Amino acid sequence: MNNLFDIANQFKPQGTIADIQEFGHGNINNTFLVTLDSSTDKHFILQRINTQVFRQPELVMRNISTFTHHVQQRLQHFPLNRPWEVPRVLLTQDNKDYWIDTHGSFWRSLSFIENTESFDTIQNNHHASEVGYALGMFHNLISDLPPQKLADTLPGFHITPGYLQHYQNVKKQYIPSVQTPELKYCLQFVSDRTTWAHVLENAQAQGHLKLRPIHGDPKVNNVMIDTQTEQAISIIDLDTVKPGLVHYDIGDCLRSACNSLGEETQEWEMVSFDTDICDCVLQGYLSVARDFLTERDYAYMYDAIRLIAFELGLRFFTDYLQGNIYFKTQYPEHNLARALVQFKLTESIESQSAAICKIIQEMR
Ligand code: GN1
Ligand code: MG
Repeated sequence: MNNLFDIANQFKPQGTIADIQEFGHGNINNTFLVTLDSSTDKHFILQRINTQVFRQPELVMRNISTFTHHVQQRLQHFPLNRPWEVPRVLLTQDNKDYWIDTHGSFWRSLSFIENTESFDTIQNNHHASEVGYALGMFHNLISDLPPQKLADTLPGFHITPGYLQHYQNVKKQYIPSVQTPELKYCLQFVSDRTTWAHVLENAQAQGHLKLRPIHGDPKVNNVMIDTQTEQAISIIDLDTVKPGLVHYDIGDCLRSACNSLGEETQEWEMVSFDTDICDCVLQGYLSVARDFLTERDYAYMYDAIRLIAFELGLRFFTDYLQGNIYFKTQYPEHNLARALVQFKLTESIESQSAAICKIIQEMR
């Protein structure tokens, strides 16, 4: 029997399970919030990992453990002057950090950070600076964890030239015979930017940027905000913690935060990049990240913002052409709609390059 209650019960719940509901808006895994009849730990998170995407989910769990252990040690030896929490991995009855059901699905559980909420879009300037703080604190806490201690659980993740190569291959096979104006816009958009897409990987190859541990997915709704104090107290979704460039994270956080309409909007033509929010996020980020950034890191920040928006658009667009095999979708054109949002955002970033570079310059 593989019903959700049976699966959740494998993770030694500290009470009787009262309810299980789908939770959040993840595009890859299936996430559930388990509610307990208990006065202490009231909830925990149960997830089925998409093993088409994460081919070695045991390594994902190992990275999470390495990360959690490191951060707990850091916080014990160097306590912060404000609250910060890290989700705990919950073990099964056999003390394993995952459980495989009779269909071969890979399940794991994490503690839920109580009395917090998250938002899909930025609510105000304070929220923006808290989101930046959360990413900065995350980078700060792992800045002394050698990246080689983390496995590469998702080869090619955020390597834009790789996505571009894959797109070229997909395009040869799957190009629709009837081309709508939206489709033509996307094809042209990508083709106009192919040579520049190597910017961060070239910088790494030249030794300008180096690999560090990264979060991999620091979008706005992965930052947990304390409902009382409105402070960020955790950043969740640790599946993509692995070696990478902090620029992927900075770009991803800003492409998410500065798009006030959100990545799921239908009004793609109205999408723009809000430079005031960018200013607040970067202030929050640098308030805790300044010490480990180099001059070169600042020099590639603008490119990172532009690139990660473009890259996500390219990933959505390729998945649309290929028949929606990577991101979960609600309707056949969903990934096309998401791609248009990111391309419009990229356009807005490009048209405001001087203002964005000025914000970065003034923070150096
Ligand atoms: C995916 O599943 P979710 O929502 O946490 C994706 C991210 C994208 C994001 C866009 C492993 O994350 O890279 O930025 O969708 N994760 C993976 O919403 O590809
Ligand atoms: Mg994620």
